[in-house]
Amino acid sequence: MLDEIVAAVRNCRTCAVLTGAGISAESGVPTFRGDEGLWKKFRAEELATMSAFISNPEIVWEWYNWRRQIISEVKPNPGHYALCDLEKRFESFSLITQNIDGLHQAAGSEDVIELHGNIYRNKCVDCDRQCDTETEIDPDNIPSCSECGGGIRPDVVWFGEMLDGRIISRAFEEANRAQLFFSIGTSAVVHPAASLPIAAKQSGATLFEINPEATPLTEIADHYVAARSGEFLPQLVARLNEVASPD
Ligand code: BJW
Ligand code: ZN
Repeated sequence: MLDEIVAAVRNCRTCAVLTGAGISAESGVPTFRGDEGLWKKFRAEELATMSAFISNPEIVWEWYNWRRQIISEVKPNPGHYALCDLEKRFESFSLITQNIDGLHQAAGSEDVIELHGNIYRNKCVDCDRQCDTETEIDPDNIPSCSECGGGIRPDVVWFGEMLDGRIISRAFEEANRAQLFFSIGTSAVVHPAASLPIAAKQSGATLFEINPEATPLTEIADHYVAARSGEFLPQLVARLNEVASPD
C-alpha cells in the first residue's frame, strides 16, 4: 500500500486532502462519533445546532469552553507535520479541514480551507458580526453584541447552517482538479464535506482513505489504509524521502 501511494504522489501534480477529527485524535482532541464522541450524555448532533443554543445556551457554551480548554493545551502531532511535508511535493496542494482546532496552522500549513469555522472566534447570533470577545465565556453571563445586542456564539458551522459559500465553492474546485485525493480521519457522514472525496473521484482523482475504521467512503476509495494518521503519514513521508535519495 505504501508503495502505491508513493508512486501516486510521484506521478501526480495536484493533490487535495480532507481531514476530520481523527487527525487531531492523537494530539488528544476528542472525536465526535464513536466511543469518545459523547460529552456528558450529549451527542454532537444535540449540541451543534442553533435550536440547542436557543433552548440551552449555557450547556452549549459549557461544551465549547471545555473544548477550547483542551485545544489550547494540545500540540500538532506527526500526522499534521507530515501533511506540511507532503504539501511541498505537489504543484498544487489543498488542505481542506472540517476541524476548528487550528492544529494544521500550528503545524505550519499556511493555506488551510476551514469548512466549519474556528473555535477561537465568536460571532453574534443575530447580525453575524465577528466579535472580539474573550475566549472563556461565562455560560451564566453570555456577552452580547455591541452592535445589535444579540447573544454571542462560537463562529463555527452547526447542523442545518449553510457553509460559507466562497469557502465551500473553493473546496469543490480544489477537489475537482485534484489528481490525488486523501480523506483522512473523518467518518465521512457529514455533508457537504463528505461529498468532496466523491466529487474528486467523479472528476477522475485517485482516492485514498486513511482511517483505522471503515466509513461509507471505504467502498468507493481506490485504496483504504486502516491505520492512524499520526503513524501512517510520517511513514509515507519517510518512504518518499528514501525514494528521493536511494543511497
Ligand atoms: C482516526 C484516528 C486516527 C480516530 N487517525 N483517523 C446530505 C445527506 C444527508 C444529510 C445532509 C446532506 N447534506 C446536508 C445534510 C445535513 C447535515 C448532515 O450532513 N447531516 C448528517 C449527519 C446526516 N449537514 C449540515 O447540516 C451542514 N449544512 C448544510 O448542509 O447546509 C445546507 C442546508 C441548510 C439547511 C437545511 C438543509 C441544508 C452543516 C454541517 C455542520 C457540521 N458541524 C460540526 C460541528 C462544527 C463545529 C464544532 O466542531 O463544534 O462539524 S458536527 C461535527 O461533525 C463537526 C465535524 O467537523 C463533523 C464531521 O466529523 P468528523 O470530523 O468526521 O469526526 P467524527 O468523530 O465523525 O469521525 C472521526 C473519524 O476519525 C472516525 O472515522 C475515526 O475512526 C477516525 N479516527 N482516530 C485517523 N488516529
Ligand atoms: Zn449583532
